Parts: sequence; structure tokens; C-alpha cells
Amino acid sequence: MAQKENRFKRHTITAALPYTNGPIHIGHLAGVYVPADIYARYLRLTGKDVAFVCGSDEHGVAIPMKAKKEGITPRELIDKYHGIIKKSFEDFGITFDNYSRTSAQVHHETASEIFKKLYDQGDFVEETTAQLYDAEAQQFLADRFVVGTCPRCGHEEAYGDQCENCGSSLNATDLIDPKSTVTGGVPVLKETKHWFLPLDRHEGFLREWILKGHKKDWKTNVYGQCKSWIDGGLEPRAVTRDLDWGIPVPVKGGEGKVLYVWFDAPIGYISSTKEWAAREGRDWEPYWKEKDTKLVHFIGKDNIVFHCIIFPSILHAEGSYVLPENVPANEFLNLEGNKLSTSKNWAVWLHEYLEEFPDMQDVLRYTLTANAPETKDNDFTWKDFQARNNNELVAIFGNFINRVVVLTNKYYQGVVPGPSDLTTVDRTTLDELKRFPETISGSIDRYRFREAGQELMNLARLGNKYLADAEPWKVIKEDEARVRTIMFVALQIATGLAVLSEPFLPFTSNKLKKMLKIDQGPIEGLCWENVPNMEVLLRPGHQIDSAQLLFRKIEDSEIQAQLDKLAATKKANENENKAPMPQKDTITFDDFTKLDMRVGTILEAEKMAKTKKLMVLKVDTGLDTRTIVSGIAESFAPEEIIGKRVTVLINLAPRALRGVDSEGMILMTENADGKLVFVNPDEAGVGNGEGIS
Ligand code: B3M
Ligand code: ZN
Repeated sequence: MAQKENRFKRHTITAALPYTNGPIHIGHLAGVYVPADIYARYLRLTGKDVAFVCGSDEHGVAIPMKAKKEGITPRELIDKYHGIIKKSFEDFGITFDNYSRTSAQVHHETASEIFKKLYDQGDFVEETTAQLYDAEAQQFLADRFVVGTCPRCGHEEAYGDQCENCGSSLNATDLIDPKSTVTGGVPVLKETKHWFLPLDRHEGFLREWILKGHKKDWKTNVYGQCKSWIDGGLEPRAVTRDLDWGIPVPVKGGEGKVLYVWFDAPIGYISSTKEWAAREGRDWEPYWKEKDTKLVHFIGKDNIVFHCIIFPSILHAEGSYVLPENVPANEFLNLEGNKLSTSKNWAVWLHEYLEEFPDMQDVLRYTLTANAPETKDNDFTWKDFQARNNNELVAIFGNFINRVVVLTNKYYQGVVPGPSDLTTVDRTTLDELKRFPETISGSIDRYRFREAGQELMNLARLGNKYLADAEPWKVIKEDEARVRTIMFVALQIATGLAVLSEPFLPFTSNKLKKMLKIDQGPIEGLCWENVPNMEVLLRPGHQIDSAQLLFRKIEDSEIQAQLDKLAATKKANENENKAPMPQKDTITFDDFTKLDMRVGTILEAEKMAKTKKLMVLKVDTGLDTRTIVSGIAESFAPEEIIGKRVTVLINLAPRALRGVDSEGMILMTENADGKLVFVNPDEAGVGNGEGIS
């Protein structure tokens, strides 16, 4: 294996801190956490000293905004989602060495210390400026408390601190046509004092570090965004806010103000490392201060400016920290052709996936790696998820392993046979196996996880093809010695898969190691680096276990259920956004008194033949029992409405509907999912303004 870059003695890997204003969805996983975990697992497997850290991002305007929406306190909100997020990462096999939270004392101390040091060094500019203020709400409008048009790209939903469309970092006063998200009102300007990080003062350092430092191994989109910001002229950025939620500003005059969330959040990586080191009895400083530490930030593209411009400027000003070697930001993942959205519930939530597809973490890991938005936005579809599972994991990887283990048990009671003479194909196949660790390493070292994942699948393809071509189930009849060799070669490939799949498919790798009985501590010398050098990975005479299925087929019905769930979400969003029908022309009281509405009971119900919507009802109106035809057959089954009390308009002129005289109208409305419901406004999901017909 080519002598790889070993100038680093340790690796600090960070993954963007998820806001605790909602659960984790597949966009977060594809953009940040799956690639970061693959990278950290791979580094550990190749013997590196790794600190893989993350934690919940619990400050910022997003938190009180969501708490208000949910009718709970910010503290209750962050505790709720910190718990959901932390558990779902654990259940999905994301192997953080520490998952902390920015409400932790260690973080408040660390962020305050760094702020104080920069303050004492005179690295901030203290300035009283006119900031956006909502007079009705009596509060300043920063970050997500204000939206407007981005001055850079024209995106109309840009926030006060950032435009998610072009990634620009903004001052709220930069926004065109700003609107308060608290009251919807137009903000006024009001003077307030804040501390600014003069990024313009760091232009020289940033040019040197990024542009002259030739961060050519940085992704094009990352390097390009940095270059455009630096060339576009860096401006001072406020690093404090007029908020009561966050880390109090630790200097005189900071009363009633907190640190800007993007000042404190990246420092959360350092706090999380401190927390980890204290628990493990290690020293945290080498992971952040030694020059032979490789620091890599895994983030989404909307966080590039904070991780490549602002945080490095803070660390550079502080003076004792290392800077990131790479920031391999991913683009965005869409879902079924639409942008993922927490607020619109347009997402596949990790905790729900884990409930609906138990023990199938690796199927999602594999699919999100195969479709990772590494250089451009990409789309997740449930059909593709099914295809990746059925056509690759089941049909190639799983099929190969099942044949190897079943046949070894069938022909040799599970004992690895000693090979007889190796043919050219055998030797070529074993030589190809030996090349896979370096090929996969090469892709991972360049943060090309899609490519690396497909190389792993190519190893399974190699095994599958070798076995299919060798046909041991036929050869066994006349040449048992040949079959010993075939199964020996196939078992070497299966062992290679067990080792090399661990970063991508950790749950599968564990199952496979158990089947091959190499899970009780690896075989002497069996490790990623040694696969190319070992003549034999699985020795003749080694006893393996019986076959277990690694993957199961995903049925169309399971995919349809997910698509139906998304369709219902889409409908609910349409209804939520649907403006209530405008009021009809005014009528007189006399007009109203002409309507004769009574309470009635449905005695009989039957779907009208050859129609989709119509149902023929017999209704006891208190005056009589009459026939009423109602268009509710797609919303109810006949048996579920027998005996239902309903509101009936009984003096409507009879109408013949498909040959049946309908003598009246049952009043209905529609709930948020678009389902017809009987007029009972307490019925779940019926919003004010819904028409009654
Ligand atoms: N909490 C998440 C986001 O902007 C943000 C990342 C912080 S990383 C220090 O999507
Ligand atoms: Zn923009």
C-alpha cells in the first residue's frame, strides 16, 4: 500500500451541531453525519487516534421561536429534541466519541473564555448601531426573527444573519424589505450596542491561509464560496445579540445581551472535546492545539462561511488553535423532488425510519452514501431506496455471502477447506481482492464516499461473479478438490468484505463477522491495512457459523406506505396554506330563516353502484325517514356511519341523483388532510374558515 500521508499524529473530526428545534432527517444524515461517521470509523480501523465530536446546538433564535410554536419553554424544547437526536444517532450507529450540548456548563465557560480573550486583546469593535426593531413586540430583530430579500442573490426568505440560498452571512440591516417574523410588521431602526468581529481585519490571514494556501484539495464549491466572500470584501459581523436566550455576554455593558449563536456554536466542538477528554482521562488540548493534529469539519453547504471564514478568524485571533485541514461540505439532499423542510414536515425523520424499518440502518446508510450530494444537490426517492436494497444489498452482497456460508456448511460442516491447486482465475481474483483496501482508502482520503461505497459493492460483485462462474454446486459432483479451492477463495473475499464494509455498513459487518466467527477479536493481524499483505485472511480449519440473512427484500407495499405518508403531508400543507374561501354575498335574516336545519340520525347507508363518491342514506329527521344522497363514499365506509348524529338541511328541493331522489343535504366540512368530516368543528383538524356544504 502506498505510504500514506502520516504527518498527523491525531485527528479531530467534527460534525455540524444539529439545532434542537426538530429531529434529524435524511438531509442531515446525507449531508453531514453519514460521511463523517464513515471517515471516523475508517480512521480508527486504520489505527489513527481519533476524536469524533458533536453535540446539540441549543442557542440561537430558532430555539425560542420553535418553543413558542410548540407552546413550551426553550429549556423544555432543547431537552426534548436533544434526547430524540442523541438517541437516534446512537441507534443509527453514528460513533461520536462524545455528543455534548451547548447548554452544558463546559460550553458556556469555554465560549465565554474565548470571547473574553478576544475582547481583552481588542479583537472586537464595540459599536452602537441602528438595528432592526419590532416596536409592537418590543424586541430587536436578529437572525430568524427577521426575513427579507437577500442583497446578494435576491432570495426572498433570507434571514437576518444568513441567506440559506446562497450561503451568505448577512447583517439584518442588509436585508431588502425586511419583515418581522414575530409580528409580521415592518421593523424600525433602533440604536443598540454590540461587539463586532472585524472580518476585514482578517482578510490578509484568510487570503494567505485559504487562497495562497492553495486549499486545492478543498471541494470546488467550498473553495469557490470562500474566494467569492474574500474577493467580495469581508465586513464586520456582530457577535452579540439582544436576546435573553443564549450565553450571556461576559463583559461590562453586556447585560441583557448574549453571544451570537454562530460565535458560540463552533466552539461547541472544543467544549465537546474537553468533556470527552475529562471523561476518558485524556488531555484535550493536543486535539485542538498541536500542529500535528488534522482537524476536519463535516458540514452542509449553508454552513461554509461560518466554518471557513468566521470560526477560523476567531481561532486565529485567539492564537493557540489549529485550523481545519479540510471542510468537505456537502450540497443539499431533496426528497421526492422537493426541498426537505422541517417546518413543512417534508422529511424522512431518522427516529421514524428506525421504527418503521427496524434493523435496517445499513440500508439507509448505503442509499444515502450512494446518492450523497457530494458535488451537487441530489434527490432521495423511496423507489431508489428499494432498488438499492433489492438490487444491490440483497441481490449482490447478501446473495454472495449467503451462498458462501451455506455451501461451506453444506460441503465442509462450516470448516474452511484447504485449497488444492489455484488456477489463473483464482490467483487473479485473490490479487484483485488485495487491491480493494487501497482503492477504497484512496476515495475516502479524498472525501469521495459515494465512490468508496461503490468500490465496496464492487468487491461483493467480484465475489458474486467468481462464485457464479465457478459453479461449485455443479463441480462438486465430479471434482471435490476443485470445490475446496473455490470455497477457500470465496471465503477470503467474504472476510475482506467483513473488514472493509465496517465504515459503510457497520451493522452488516458485525453480522458477517459473527457468521465467520471473527467477531471475538479480529484474527491475528486481520485488519484494513493488512488485507493486501496477508496471503490468507481466513485460515483452512477455521470454523464458521451457520448462515443468517444479511438483508431482506423490501416490498412495493412498504414503499407505497411511505409515499402515501408523504402524499398526506403534501395535502396537509396545501390545506394549511389554502386560504379560506372568501365570504359569500351577504344575506338577510329573512333569507336565513328560510333554511330549515334539523338534527338527524343515519339509519342506513349504502354505496351507490357505479359511482366513486355517492352514498345513499336513510336518515331519521325527527319528522320522517327520508332518502338523502351524499358525496361521502370516499371518506367513509357505510358501516362506520350507521347511527351517526348529523346536521340535515331538510327543506332543500328534492334532486334526482343517478335516478335516486335525494330529499335534503347533510352538512359536511373538510379537515386538514382533505378528508370530508361531518359538521362538528371540534373534529380533529378542522380549521376556522372551512366552508360547510
Ligand atoms: N446548528 C445547524 C445548521 O445550520 C447549525 C450548525 C452548527 S455547527 C457549529 O444547519
Ligand atoms: Zn442569498
